[in-house]
Formats: sequence, structure tokens, C-alpha cells
Amino acid sequence: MLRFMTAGESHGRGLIVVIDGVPAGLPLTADDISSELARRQLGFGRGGRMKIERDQAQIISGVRHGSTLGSPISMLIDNRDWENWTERMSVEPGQEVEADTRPRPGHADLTGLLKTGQKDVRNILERASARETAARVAAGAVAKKLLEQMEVKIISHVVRIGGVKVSLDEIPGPDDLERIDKSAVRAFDQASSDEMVEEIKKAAAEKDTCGGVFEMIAFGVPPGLGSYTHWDKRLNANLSRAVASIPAIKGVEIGAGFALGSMRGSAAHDEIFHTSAGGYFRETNRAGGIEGGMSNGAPIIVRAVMKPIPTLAAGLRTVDVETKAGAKAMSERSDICAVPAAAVIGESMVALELAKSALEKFGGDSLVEFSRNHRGYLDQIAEA
Ligand code: EPS
Repeated sequence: MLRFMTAGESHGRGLIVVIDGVPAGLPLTADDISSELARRQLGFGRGGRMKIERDQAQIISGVRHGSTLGSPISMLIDNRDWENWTERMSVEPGQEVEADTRPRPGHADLTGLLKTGQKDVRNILERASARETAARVAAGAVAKKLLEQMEVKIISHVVRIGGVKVSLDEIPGPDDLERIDKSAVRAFDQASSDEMVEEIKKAAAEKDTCGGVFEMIAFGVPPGLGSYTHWDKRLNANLSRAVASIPAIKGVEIGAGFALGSMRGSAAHDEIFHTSAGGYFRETNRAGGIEGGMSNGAPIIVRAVMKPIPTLAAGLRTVDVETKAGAKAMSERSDICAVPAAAVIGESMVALELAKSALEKFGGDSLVEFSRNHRGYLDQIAEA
């Protein structure tokens, strides 16, 4: 089974990820990982931290001569900023540092303190920080390499920032990622991209932050990943959980999502057709590529909403946990808007979930076995 775990604090020495269940024989280099990490750093509206970091993954185990061994793959991403935090984040005792006692509304700060019986907000925020998602993107890059073998391609794009929504008349295809990555906010439509930049500038000028909506599309997924037989095998549920686990995500939709609630059945479902040359197909994709908890062969479309970043330069009203007096929430360097980056993280989470389902279906000891079973299954479907 494909699984992964991350470790690391935002301003500690670095981030670690261990990914287990990757078949032997998959080509993999540190460059495959680093190119994805660089994409996570993109986007207008990021804070000063992204100017410090040049995220690079060192592969520590599980790969030999550019090919996976089938053993756990572990990777280390250094925090360049660590050198500015050695005292405040010292592992060894003996450093006296002032505690942050003014939790930020919307962040893990207050409930984290109550839950763990601690007094310094920093002990919570260091791990709750979205910095951790760099480790997820490293794991996601490995999943993408496996999906590449099946000719599955995952893209993402930003569809809303604050009050600015893209027109979805033209939907991106599998080859549009480069164009999307070139947009300052990773939007497919240039006119909307410029408006979104203005929206972020406005929020920054008002010492505020803004959120938005982003969409992941997975092309080339064969029908039959996931299952209708058990709640925890349903692909829609597992994709939703994976995407909802990204910090600041408050909602996930598949396909037409919430809009389906106001449609009649006759308008909501994707009717089925067949040609002898192309097999089964649908002319619409309101299901977002998933029916009955399984991929149906159409592009898988997952959309998510990200709330505005809770670290505001102006500081929201809070309570000092030491004195219990009203206070302004702590404020430190942060992002104004991280929706473009969240979309890249969304790609990674979708990739990890699809790779997990694909390995369950096709077997995961070696790439040879995996690819043989995948090809055999495609032949079986073509004849069905
Ligand atoms: C992030 C690193 C963080 C923040 C951001 C994401 O760096 P720092 O706190 O040093 O500025 O920029 O974290 C948050 C938005 C958050 O709420 O914690 C990163 O690497 O993505």
C-alpha cells in the first residue's frame, strides 16, 4: 500500500518525508522532485519566505542509480531560513526565548495550545504551518512519476481569487500546464490572471489576505480505480479527504459538485454512448470522472476552496493566553495569498491518491508487474 509521512517544523532544520510502497524499477532523480518543489513556490502574493527558500530534495534512501528499489524512499528538504532561527528553534535546551501568547483567529494556535497543554503559540504554529506541504509535494512528485508510466497527467489551475472568478468557457487540457505556470497566479485565462493580481495587491494594501478556489484535472485515468464496494475504497471520498487535508481548505467538490443539487436528474447525469472504434464515451462530464466511487475514464475534476490566510499584518482581535486580556493577534511575515501554491499541492495530493488506487488495482512490487497489469487491463476493457 502506498503511504507517506512527513516530519519537520517550519523554521526547524528541514522537512523529511518517507514514502513507502513505491514499486521497484521506477526511474527517479532528485531533479524530478525539485522541479515540482519549485512550482510550489510560484504565485503572486507569497511572502518573504519564498525569496529565502530554493526548495531542493535530497534523496536519502530507496533509490539506486536513478531507479527505485522498492524500499522506503526518504527525502530531506533543508529549510534555508533555519540559520536565522537556530536560537529560537534550538533542539537543545538552554535558550531563553520570549513566548508568543497571542493566538491568531483561523489558525491552529489556540486550540493547539489547549489540546497540548502548552503556553507558547510557536510550539503549535511551527508544525501547523503550510511549510509542511513542501514535503507533500516531494511525495507527490514520486506519485506523478508512477502515474506518468500509465500516461496519466494531472494539472491544476486557479479559478477564483477573492471576488475575481475566471470564465470557465475554455477549460485547460493536459498540455496547458506550462501556460498556467507562466501566469502570475496560475490562472488559465490571462485577463482573469491580471484581475486576480490586482485583487491581491488591493488586499495587501489594506493589510489583509485573500483566498480562492482551485481545480485539479487528472487526464488518462482508466475506468475502475476505487470501488463501489466499501466506504473507504470510494475514490471520490479518498480524493476529497486528501485535498481537504491541505491547510486552509474548507470545501471540496467533484465535477459539477454543489451545482448538482439544483439540477434535475435528466440534466445532471452524463449519458453513455458507444462507437466500435472508440468504445464507451460520454459527451459531458458533470460527474467529474467519478461514478459509484470509481473513476469512469473521463477526466477527474476536483475543486477546492481555500480560506484567506489567517496571519494578517493588521492583526485580528484575540486574547493573550498569558494575561487573558484582549489583544491584537500575533503577526509575522506570511503570505497575502497562497492559492496558486495550494493548487500545486492539490495536484500532489490527487497524484498520491490516484497512485495508491492504481497500485491497489495493478500490483506494486515492480514497475514491470504494474505496467504489464495496466496494459492487460486496458486490452480487457477495449474488448468489453
Ligand atoms: C510557507 C512558509 C511559511 C509561510 C506560509 C507557507 O513561511 P514563514 O512563516 O517563515 O513566512 O510563508 O505558511 C502559512 C501560510 C501559514 O499559515 O503557516 C511555505 O513554505 O509554503
